[in-house]
Amino acid sequence: MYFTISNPDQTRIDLIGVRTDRASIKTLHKTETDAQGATRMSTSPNLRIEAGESLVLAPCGLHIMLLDLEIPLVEGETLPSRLKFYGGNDLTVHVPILAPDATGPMP
Ligand SMILES: [Cu+2]
Repeated sequence: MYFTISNPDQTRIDLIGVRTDRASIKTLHKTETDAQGATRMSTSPNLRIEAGESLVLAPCGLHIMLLDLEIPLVEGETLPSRLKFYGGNDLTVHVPILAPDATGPMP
């Protein structure tokens, strides 16, 4: 799952989890390429957005990984997802479901 989170506040915020009823496992992932050129993903306990900054989740970088899908994702639908932030300010977003080879949201 990819998106951009902007933090217009004076204090940093931490994304600590994501909830969706479609998949039983959701993890915050970071894709890294090592000196040998091998790419792998590591799990991150939270994603921090500093005050006034934006955090971009994009291919080859940060992303939210859905594992163990209970209901298949259908292109063109949206996936309601609850973003959980440290401190309790949760946010529901409706993430468009794109084809696996899509490069970004449809215009
Ligand atoms: Cu991943």
